[in-house]
Amino acid sequence: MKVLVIGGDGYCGWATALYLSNRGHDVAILDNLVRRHWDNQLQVETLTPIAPIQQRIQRWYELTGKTIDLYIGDINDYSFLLESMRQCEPEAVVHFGEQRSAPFSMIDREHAVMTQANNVLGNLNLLYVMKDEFPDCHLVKLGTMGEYGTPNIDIEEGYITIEHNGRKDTLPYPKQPGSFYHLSKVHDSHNIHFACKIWGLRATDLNQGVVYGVLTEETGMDEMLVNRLDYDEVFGTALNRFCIQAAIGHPLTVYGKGGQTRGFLDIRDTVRCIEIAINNPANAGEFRVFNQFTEMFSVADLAMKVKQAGIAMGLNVEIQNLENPRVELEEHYFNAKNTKLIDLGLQPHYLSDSLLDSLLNVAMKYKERVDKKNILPKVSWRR
Ligand code: NAD
Ligand code: USQ
Repeated sequence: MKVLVIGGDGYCGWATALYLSNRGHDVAILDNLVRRHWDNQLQVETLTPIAPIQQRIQRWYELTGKTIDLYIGDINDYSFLLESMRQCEPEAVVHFGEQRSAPFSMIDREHAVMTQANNVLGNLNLLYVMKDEFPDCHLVKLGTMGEYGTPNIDIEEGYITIEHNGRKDTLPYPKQPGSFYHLSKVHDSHNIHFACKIWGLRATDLNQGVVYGVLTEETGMDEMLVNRLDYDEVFGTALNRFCIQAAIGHPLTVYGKGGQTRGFLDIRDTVRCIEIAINNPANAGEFRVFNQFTEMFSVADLAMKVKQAGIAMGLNVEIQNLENPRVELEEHYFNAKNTKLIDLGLQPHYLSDSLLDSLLNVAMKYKERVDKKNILPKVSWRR
Protein backbone atom coordinates (compact mmCIF):
# COMPACT_ATOMS: atom_id res chain seq x y z
CA MET A 1 0.00 0.00 0.00
CA LYS A 2 1.15 3.56 -0.65
CA VAL A 3 1.41 5.17 2.79
CA LEU A 4 2.30 8.75 3.71
CA VAL A 5 3.72 9.05 7.24
CA ILE A 6 3.30 12.62 8.46
CA GLY A 7 5.74 13.27 11.32
CA GLY A 8 7.99 10.48 10.03
CA ASP A 9 11.14 12.03 11.49
CA GLY A 10 9.78 11.70 15.04
CA TYR A 11 9.89 8.94 17.66
CA CYS A 12 6.80 6.97 16.64
CA GLY A 13 6.86 8.08 12.98
CA TRP A 14 10.42 7.01 12.17
CA ALA A 15 9.95 3.55 13.68
CA THR A 16 6.63 3.20 11.83
CA ALA A 17 7.98 4.35 8.45
CA LEU A 18 10.78 1.77 8.56
CA TYR A 19 8.50 -0.99 9.82
CA LEU A 20 5.96 -0.43 7.04
CA SER A 21 8.72 -0.11 4.42
CA ASN A 22 10.25 -3.38 5.63
CA ARG A 23 6.90 -5.11 5.21
CA GLY A 24 6.66 -4.08 1.58
CA HIS A 25 4.54 -0.95 1.79
CA ASP A 26 5.52 1.97 -0.43
CA VAL A 27 6.30 4.58 2.23
CA ALA A 28 6.83 8.33 2.04
CA ILE A 29 7.66 10.65 4.94
CA LEU A 30 6.41 14.20 5.35
CA ASP A 31 7.88 16.28 8.18
CA ASN A 32 8.81 19.91 8.73
CA LEU A 33 11.57 18.96 11.22
CA VAL A 34 10.11 21.39 13.74
CA ARG A 35 10.71 18.92 16.56
CA ARG A 36 14.48 19.19 16.01
CA HIS A 37 14.03 22.97 16.13
CA TRP A 38 12.05 22.84 19.41
CA ASP A 39 14.78 20.66 20.95
CA ASN A 40 17.33 23.31 19.98
CA GLN A 41 15.19 26.10 21.39
CA LEU A 42 14.73 24.29 24.70
CA GLN A 43 18.40 23.24 24.69
CA VAL A 44 17.51 19.59 25.06
CA GLU A 45 18.68 16.61 23.04
CA THR A 46 17.63 13.03 22.49
CA LEU A 47 19.78 10.58 24.46
CA THR A 48 20.54 8.71 21.25
CA PRO A 49 22.29 10.78 18.57
CA ILE A 50 19.94 10.86 15.57
CA ALA A 51 21.21 11.46 12.06
CA PRO A 52 19.62 14.03 9.69
CA ILE A 53 16.52 12.57 8.03
CA GLN A 54 18.11 12.48 4.56
CA GLN A 55 21.03 10.39 5.87
CA ARG A 56 18.67 8.07 7.75
CA ILE A 57 16.67 7.40 4.60
CA GLN A 58 19.83 6.94 2.49
CA ARG A 59 21.18 4.41 4.99
CA TRP A 60 17.88 2.54 4.94
CA TYR A 61 18.15 2.32 1.15
CA GLU A 62 21.79 1.09 1.35
CA LEU A 63 20.84 -1.62 3.84
CA THR A 64 17.56 -2.83 2.33
CA GLY A 65 17.28 -1.48 -1.22
CA LYS A 66 13.97 0.12 -0.23
CA THR A 67 13.32 3.77 -1.03
CA ILE A 68 11.37 6.23 1.10
CA ASP A 69 10.29 9.48 -0.56
CA LEU A 70 10.71 12.62 1.54
CA TYR A 71 8.61 15.78 1.65
CA ILE A 72 10.04 18.46 3.93
CA GLY A 73 7.43 21.04 4.90
CA ASP A 74 4.61 22.05 7.18
CA ILE A 75 1.09 20.66 6.98
CA ASN A 76 -0.10 24.12 7.97
CA ASP A 77 1.12 25.23 4.53
CA TYR A 78 -1.93 24.09 2.56
CA SER A 79 -0.41 24.31 -0.92
CA PHE A 80 2.67 22.35 0.18
CA LEU A 81 0.49 19.66 1.74
CA LEU A 82 -1.76 19.47 -1.33
CA GLU A 83 1.22 19.25 -3.71
CA SER A 84 2.92 16.56 -1.59
CA MET A 85 -0.27 14.51 -1.48
CA ARG A 86 -0.70 14.89 -5.26
CA GLN A 87 2.82 13.58 -5.84
CA CYS A 88 2.52 10.79 -3.28
CA GLU A 89 -1.08 9.68 -4.01
CA PRO A 90 -1.38 7.78 -0.72
CA GLU A 91 -3.99 5.14 0.00
CA ALA A 92 -3.43 5.70 3.72
CA VAL A 93 -2.09 8.71 5.61
CA VAL A 94 -0.67 8.09 9.07
CA HIS A 95 -0.71 11.40 10.91
CA PHE A 96 1.86 11.72 13.71
CA GLY A 97 2.84 15.29 12.81
CA GLU A 98 1.89 17.28 15.88
CA GLN A 99 3.38 18.98 18.92
CA ARG A 100 3.06 16.11 21.38
CA SER A 101 4.28 17.25 24.77
CA ALA A 102 1.87 18.19 27.56
CA PRO A 103 4.52 20.21 29.47
CA PHE A 104 5.51 22.07 26.25
CA SER A 105 1.90 23.16 25.82
CA MET A 106 1.79 24.42 29.42
CA ILE A 107 4.98 26.57 29.34
CA ASP A 108 3.08 29.81 28.64
CA ARG A 109 0.48 31.36 26.37
CA GLU A 110 2.72 31.24 23.29
CA HIS A 111 3.35 27.51 23.65
CA ALA A 112 -0.31 26.74 24.30
CA VAL A 113 -1.34 28.73 21.21
CA MET A 114 1.45 27.25 19.11
CA THR A 115 0.45 23.72 20.12
CA GLN A 116 -3.21 24.11 19.35
CA ALA A 117 -2.64 26.08 16.12
CA ASN A 118 -0.05 23.60 14.87
CA ASN A 119 -2.09 20.54 15.75
CA VAL A 120 -5.70 21.53 15.15
CA LEU A 121 -5.14 23.58 11.99
CA GLY A 122 -2.65 21.15 10.47
CA ASN A 123 -5.14 18.33 10.95
CA LEU A 124 -7.94 20.46 9.50
CA ASN A 125 -5.84 21.19 6.40
CA LEU A 126 -5.32 17.48 5.97
CA LEU A 127 -9.06 16.84 6.20
CA TYR A 128 -9.67 19.41 3.44
CA VAL A 129 -7.00 17.92 1.15
CA MET A 130 -8.61 14.52 1.65
CA LYS A 131 -12.11 15.82 1.01
CA ASP A 132 -11.07 17.69 -2.16
CA GLU A 133 -8.77 15.17 -3.82
CA PHE A 134 -8.40 11.92 -1.83
CA PRO A 135 -11.84 11.04 -0.51
CA ASP A 136 -11.07 7.30 -0.41
CA CYS A 137 -7.75 7.63 1.40
CA HIS A 138 -7.82 6.24 4.96
CA LEU A 139 -6.72 8.67 7.67
CA VAL A 140 -4.96 6.95 10.57
CA LYS A 141 -4.66 9.69 13.16
CA LEU A 142 -2.71 9.53 16.39
CA GLY A 143 -4.88 10.62 19.26
CA THR A 144 -4.16 9.95 22.90
CA MET A 145 -5.61 8.06 25.86
CA GLY A 146 -5.33 11.34 27.76
CA GLU A 147 -8.33 12.63 25.79
CA TYR A 148 -10.52 10.73 28.26
CA GLY A 149 -8.86 11.97 31.45
CA THR A 150 -9.49 9.86 34.54
CA PRO A 151 -13.26 9.38 34.93
CA ASN A 152 -14.57 7.28 37.80
CA ILE A 153 -16.08 4.73 35.37
CA ASP A 154 -14.62 2.32 32.79
CA ILE A 155 -13.22 3.98 29.66
CA GLU A 156 -14.69 2.59 26.43
CA GLU A 157 -13.13 2.77 22.95
CA GLY A 158 -14.36 6.12 21.69
CA TYR A 159 -18.09 5.74 22.29
CA ILE A 160 -20.40 4.99 25.22
CA THR A 161 -24.03 3.90 25.20
CA ILE A 162 -26.07 6.02 27.61
CA GLU A 163 -29.65 5.77 28.79
CA HIS A 164 -31.12 9.08 29.83
CA ASN A 165 -34.71 9.85 30.78
CA GLY A 166 -35.90 6.63 29.18
CA ARG A 167 -34.04 7.12 25.88
CA LYS A 168 -30.82 5.49 24.73
CA ASP A 169 -27.99 6.58 22.41
CA THR A 170 -24.37 5.74 21.61
CA LEU A 171 -22.36 8.93 21.95
CA PRO A 172 -18.71 10.02 21.86
CA TYR A 173 -17.14 9.13 25.21
CA PRO A 174 -16.83 12.24 27.47
CA LYS A 175 -13.46 13.99 27.22
CA GLN A 176 -11.68 15.50 30.25
CA PRO A 177 -8.09 16.04 29.10
CA GLY A 178 -5.35 17.35 31.38
CA SER A 179 -3.31 19.82 29.27
CA PHE A 180 -3.66 22.18 26.31
CA TYR A 181 -1.81 19.53 24.30
CA HIS A 182 -4.26 16.78 25.24
CA LEU A 183 -7.08 19.22 24.48
CA SER A 184 -5.69 19.71 20.96
CA LYS A 185 -6.23 15.99 20.38
CA VAL A 186 -9.85 16.28 21.54
CA HIS A 187 -10.41 19.12 19.09
CA ASP A 188 -8.83 17.02 16.32
CA SER A 189 -11.09 14.09 17.14
CA HIS A 190 -14.18 16.26 16.89
CA ASN A 191 -13.04 17.73 13.57
CA ILE A 192 -12.31 14.30 12.11
CA HIS A 193 -15.61 12.87 13.34
CA PHE A 194 -17.47 15.77 11.74
CA ALA A 195 -15.54 15.43 8.45
CA CYS A 196 -16.38 11.73 8.27
CA LYS A 197 -20.03 12.53 8.86
CA ILE A 198 -20.42 15.34 6.32
CA TRP A 199 -17.98 14.27 3.59
CA GLY A 200 -17.91 10.50 4.00
CA LEU A 201 -14.19 10.37 4.79
CA ARG A 202 -12.81 7.23 6.44
CA ALA A 203 -10.73 7.63 9.60
CA THR A 204 -9.27 5.71 12.52
CA ASP A 205 -8.40 7.66 15.66
CA LEU A 206 -5.78 5.76 17.63
CA ASN A 207 -5.99 6.83 21.25
CA GLN A 208 -2.48 5.83 22.13
CA GLY A 209 -1.12 5.46 25.66
CA VAL A 210 2.40 6.42 26.74
CA VAL A 211 4.98 4.74 24.49
CA TYR A 212 8.21 3.25 25.88
CA GLY A 213 11.30 1.62 24.43
CA VAL A 214 13.62 2.56 21.64
CA LEU A 215 14.55 -0.46 19.57
CA THR A 216 12.47 -1.97 16.84
CA GLU A 217 13.75 -4.59 14.42
CA GLU A 218 14.45 -1.87 11.85
CA THR A 219 15.81 0.99 13.97
CA GLY A 220 18.14 -1.49 15.67
CA MET A 221 19.74 -2.53 12.36
CA ASP A 222 22.33 0.25 12.24
CA GLU A 223 23.55 3.17 14.36
CA MET A 224 22.47 5.57 11.59
CA LEU A 225 18.86 4.33 11.94
CA VAL A 226 18.67 4.73 15.71
CA ASN A 227 15.47 6.27 17.03
CA ARG A 228 15.23 9.28 19.31
CA LEU A 229 14.90 8.68 23.06
CA ASP A 230 13.85 11.75 25.01
CA TYR A 231 14.60 12.06 28.71
CA ASP A 232 14.18 15.80 29.39
CA GLU A 233 11.32 17.16 31.49
CA VAL A 234 9.42 18.49 28.47
CA PHE A 235 9.58 15.70 25.89
CA GLY A 236 10.72 12.72 27.98
CA THR A 237 7.90 10.36 29.00
CA ALA A 238 7.60 8.47 32.27
CA LEU A 239 9.17 5.04 31.76
CA ASN A 240 11.84 6.18 29.29
CA ARG A 241 12.82 8.93 31.73
CA PHE A 242 12.97 6.56 34.70
CA CYS A 243 15.33 4.17 32.87
CA ILE A 244 17.70 6.96 31.92
CA GLN A 245 17.55 8.41 35.43
CA ALA A 246 18.42 4.96 36.83
CA ALA A 247 21.36 4.66 34.43
CA ILE A 248 22.95 7.90 35.64
CA GLY A 249 22.16 7.46 39.33
CA HIS A 250 19.51 10.19 39.48
CA PRO A 251 16.56 9.48 41.81
CA LEU A 252 13.48 8.49 39.82
CA THR A 253 11.20 11.52 39.52
CA VAL A 254 7.76 10.34 40.59
CA TYR A 255 5.38 13.31 40.55
CA GLY A 256 3.27 13.53 43.68
CA LYS A 257 2.00 10.27 45.20
CA GLY A 258 2.58 8.36 41.93
CA GLY A 259 -0.90 6.81 41.90
CA GLN A 260 -1.53 8.32 38.43
CA THR A 261 -2.43 5.34 36.27
CA ARG A 262 -2.08 5.37 32.49
CA GLY A 263 -2.11 2.98 29.54
CA PHE A 264 1.37 2.08 28.21
CA LEU A 265 2.77 0.24 25.19
CA ASP A 266 6.08 -0.85 23.72
CA ILE A 267 7.13 1.04 20.58
CA ARG A 268 7.19 -2.34 18.78
CA ASP A 269 3.44 -2.48 19.37
CA THR A 270 2.94 1.10 18.17
CA VAL A 271 4.28 0.17 14.74
CA ARG A 272 2.24 -3.03 14.58
CA CYS A 273 -0.97 -1.22 15.59
CA ILE A 274 -0.48 1.21 12.70
CA GLU A 275 -0.03 -1.68 10.30
CA ILE A 276 -3.21 -3.32 11.64
CA ALA A 277 -5.14 -0.07 11.21
CA ILE A 278 -4.02 0.48 7.62
CA ASN A 279 -4.59 -3.15 6.64
CA ASN A 280 -8.16 -2.98 8.00
CA PRO A 281 -9.40 0.43 6.84
CA ALA A 282 -12.44 2.19 8.24
CA ASN A 283 -15.51 2.29 6.01
CA ALA A 284 -16.45 5.41 4.07
CA GLY A 285 -18.07 7.81 6.52
CA GLU A 286 -16.83 5.86 9.54
CA PHE A 287 -14.97 7.53 12.40
CA ARG A 288 -13.47 4.59 14.24
CA VAL A 289 -11.69 4.86 17.60
CA PHE A 290 -9.23 2.29 18.96
CA ASN A 291 -7.57 2.52 22.36
CA GLN A 292 -3.93 1.78 21.60
CA PHE A 293 -2.16 0.52 24.73
CA THR A 294 -1.37 -2.91 26.08
CA GLU A 295 -1.06 -2.55 29.87
CA MET A 296 -2.00 -0.16 32.65
CA PHE A 297 0.45 0.91 35.34
CA SER A 298 0.64 3.60 37.97
CA VAL A 299 3.70 5.81 37.85
CA ALA A 300 4.73 4.44 41.26
CA ASP A 301 4.51 0.85 39.89
CA LEU A 302 6.75 1.77 36.98
CA ALA A 303 9.31 3.41 39.22
CA MET A 304 9.38 0.30 41.41
CA LYS A 305 9.89 -1.96 38.38
CA VAL A 306 12.77 0.18 37.13
CA LYS A 307 14.28 0.24 40.61
CA GLN A 308 14.19 -3.56 40.83
CA ALA A 309 15.64 -4.04 37.33
CA GLY A 310 18.34 -1.45 38.06
CA ILE A 311 19.33 -3.08 41.35
CA ALA A 312 19.54 -6.46 39.58
CA MET A 313 22.05 -4.84 37.20
CA GLY A 314 24.08 -3.48 40.09
CA LEU A 315 22.79 0.09 39.88
CA ASN A 316 21.95 2.19 42.91
CA VAL A 317 18.37 3.34 42.23
CA GLU A 318 16.29 5.55 44.49
CA ILE A 319 12.77 6.86 44.07
CA GLN A 320 11.92 10.45 44.91
CA ASN A 321 8.35 11.74 45.21
CA LEU A 322 8.50 15.29 43.91
CA GLU A 323 5.87 17.97 44.33
CA ASN A 324 3.63 17.42 41.30
CA PRO A 325 4.14 20.17 38.71
CA ARG A 326 0.89 19.09 36.99
CA VAL A 327 -2.73 19.40 38.03
CA GLU A 328 -3.96 15.79 37.93
CA LEU A 329 -5.48 13.21 40.25
CA GLU A 330 -2.78 11.22 42.03
CA GLU A 331 -5.13 8.47 43.22
CA HIS A 332 -8.02 7.50 40.99
CA TYR A 333 -9.96 4.73 39.30
CA PHE A 334 -8.64 3.79 35.84
CA ASN A 335 -9.91 0.90 33.77
CA ALA A 336 -9.74 1.40 30.01
CA LYS A 337 -10.86 -1.07 27.33
CA ASN A 338 -8.36 -2.05 24.65
CA THR A 339 -9.81 -5.04 22.83
CA LYS A 340 -10.31 -3.70 19.30
CA LEU A 341 -6.67 -3.89 18.16
CA ILE A 342 -6.20 -7.22 19.91
CA ASP A 343 -9.29 -8.57 18.10
CA LEU A 344 -7.64 -7.48 14.83
CA GLY A 345 -4.48 -9.46 15.64
CA LEU A 346 -2.21 -7.40 17.91
CA GLN A 347 0.02 -9.67 20.00
CA PRO A 348 1.37 -7.38 22.69
CA HIS A 349 4.94 -7.15 23.91
CA TYR A 350 4.36 -6.87 27.66
CA LEU A 351 6.70 -4.93 29.90
CA SER A 352 9.20 -7.51 31.07
CA ASP A 353 12.48 -7.67 32.91
CA SER A 354 14.26 -8.26 29.60
CA LEU A 355 12.75 -5.13 28.09
CA LEU A 356 13.76 -3.09 31.11
CA ASP A 357 17.25 -4.57 30.87
CA SER A 358 17.50 -3.59 27.21
CA LEU A 359 16.22 -0.05 27.86
CA LEU A 360 18.61 0.30 30.79
CA ASN A 361 21.45 -0.99 28.60
CA VAL A 362 20.70 1.59 25.88
CA ALA A 363 20.55 4.24 28.59
CA MET A 364 23.92 3.08 30.00
CA LYS A 365 25.47 3.09 26.50
CA TYR A 366 24.68 6.78 25.94
CA LYS A 367 24.68 8.03 29.54
CA GLU A 368 27.60 10.42 28.94
CA ARG A 369 25.26 12.43 26.72
CA VAL A 370 22.78 13.13 29.55
CA ASP A 371 22.49 16.76 30.57
CA LYS A 372 21.44 16.49 34.21
CA LYS A 373 20.01 19.97 34.36
CA ASN A 374 17.22 18.91 31.97
CA ILE A 375 15.82 16.23 34.27
CA LEU A 376 13.91 17.93 37.08
CA PRO A 377 10.52 19.39 36.11
CA LYS A 378 10.40 23.17 35.65
CA VAL A 379 7.14 23.64 33.76
CA SER A 380 4.22 24.12 36.14
CA TRP A 381 0.51 23.79 35.32
CA ARG A 382 -0.37 26.34 38.00
CA ARG A 383 1.69 29.26 36.73
P1 NAD B 1 7.73 13.50 17.95
O1 NAD B 1 7.77 14.90 18.45
O2 NAD B 1 8.91 12.63 18.17
O3 NAD B 1 7.38 13.47 16.39
C1 NAD B 1 6.44 14.32 15.79
C2 NAD B 1 6.98 14.71 14.43
O4 NAD B 1 6.01 15.53 13.77
C3 NAD B 1 8.27 15.50 14.50
O5 NAD B 1 9.24 14.93 13.68
C4 NAD B 1 7.86 16.89 14.04
O6 NAD B 1 8.89 17.58 13.35
C5 NAD B 1 6.65 16.60 13.15
N1 NAD B 1 5.70 17.72 13.05
C6 NAD B 1 5.12 18.41 14.06
N2 NAD B 1 4.32 19.38 13.58
C7 NAD B 1 4.37 19.28 12.23
C8 NAD B 1 3.77 20.03 11.17
N3 NAD B 1 2.97 21.06 11.42
N4 NAD B 1 4.05 19.67 9.90
C9 NAD B 1 4.88 18.63 9.63
N5 NAD B 1 5.49 17.90 10.59
C10 NAD B 1 5.24 18.22 11.88
O7 NAD B 1 6.41 12.83 18.60
P2 NAD B 1 6.07 11.27 18.79
O8 NAD B 1 6.40 10.89 20.18
O9 NAD B 1 6.60 10.51 17.66
O10 NAD B 1 4.49 11.34 18.68
C11 NAD B 1 3.87 11.17 17.40
C12 NAD B 1 2.37 11.29 17.55
O11 NAD B 1 1.90 10.27 18.42
C13 NAD B 1 1.90 12.61 18.13
O12 NAD B 1 0.74 13.04 17.47
C14 NAD B 1 1.60 12.27 19.57
O13 NAD B 1 0.61 13.12 20.07
C15 NAD B 1 1.14 10.83 19.48
N6 NAD B 1 1.41 10.08 20.71
C16 NAD B 1 2.69 9.93 21.18
C17 NAD B 1 2.91 9.20 22.35
C18 NAD B 1 4.28 9.00 22.95
O14 NAD B 1 4.38 8.44 24.06
N7 NAD B 1 5.35 9.42 22.29
C19 NAD B 1 1.81 8.63 23.01
C20 NAD B 1 0.52 8.81 22.51
C21 NAD B 1 0.33 9.53 21.35
N1 USQ C 1 5.27 11.57 35.37
C1 USQ C 1 6.00 11.41 36.54
N2 USQ C 1 7.34 11.64 36.48
C2 USQ C 1 7.98 12.00 35.34
C3 USQ C 1 7.24 12.14 34.17
C4 USQ C 1 5.89 11.93 34.22
O1 USQ C 1 5.47 11.07 37.60
O2 USQ C 1 9.21 12.19 35.39
C5 USQ C 1 3.83 11.31 35.39
C6 USQ C 1 2.97 12.48 34.94
O3 USQ C 1 2.68 13.36 35.99
C7 USQ C 1 1.75 11.77 34.38
C8 USQ C 1 2.31 10.45 33.85
O4 USQ C 1 3.58 10.28 34.47
O5 USQ C 1 0.85 11.48 35.40
C9 USQ C 1 2.49 10.42 32.35
O6 USQ C 1 3.30 11.53 31.98
P1 USQ C 1 4.20 11.46 30.65
O7 USQ C 1 5.00 12.71 30.57
O8 USQ C 1 4.90 10.17 30.57
O9 USQ C 1 3.06 11.40 29.53
P2 USQ C 1 2.02 12.49 29.04
O10 USQ C 1 2.33 13.85 29.50
O11 USQ C 1 0.65 11.99 29.35
O12 USQ C 1 2.25 12.47 27.48
C10 USQ C 1 2.78 11.34 26.78
C11 USQ C 1 3.18 11.80 25.41
C12 USQ C 1 1.93 12.29 24.67
C13 USQ C 1 0.87 11.22 24.68
C14 USQ C 1 0.56 10.73 26.09
C15 USQ C 1 -0.31 9.49 26.12
O13 USQ C 1 4.13 12.85 25.49
O14 USQ C 1 2.28 12.63 23.33
O15 USQ C 1 -0.29 11.73 24.12
O16 USQ C 1 1.80 10.32 26.72
S1 USQ C 1 -1.46 9.49 27.47
O17 USQ C 1 -0.72 9.77 28.71
O18 USQ C 1 -2.08 8.21 27.52
O19 USQ C 1 -2.40 10.57 27.19
